[in-house]
Amino acid sequence: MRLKILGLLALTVMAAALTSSAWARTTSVRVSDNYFMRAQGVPTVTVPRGATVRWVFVGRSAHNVSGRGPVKFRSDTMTSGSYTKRLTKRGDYRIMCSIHGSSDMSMLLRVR
Ligand SMILES: [Cu+2]
Repeated sequence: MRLKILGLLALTVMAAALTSSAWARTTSVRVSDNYFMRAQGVPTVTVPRGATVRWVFVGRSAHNVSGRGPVKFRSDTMTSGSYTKRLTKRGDYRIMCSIHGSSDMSMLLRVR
């Protein structure tokens, strides 16, 4: 009986987490060799304030996420896994990989 109630409670919590806006407002960005999102150009990603961006490392080479804007942030240098950052300040953020440089590997992140 007690286990059943605990199970039900766990399911309710999971359902709440899945439907919460924080969950829905996560944007994924691919980090590959040597680009963010796509091989050509400098992509722009726009997200609402409070959103979470998840950079997913899918390339073979090591990269990082270095962000400059209203807030500075920087991931570890990685070859797999992901780095997440919640953006609570509006503005434009220039994102680059410090290994490959802004001319080769950058993107613009707009937080509105
Ligand atoms: Cu890189």
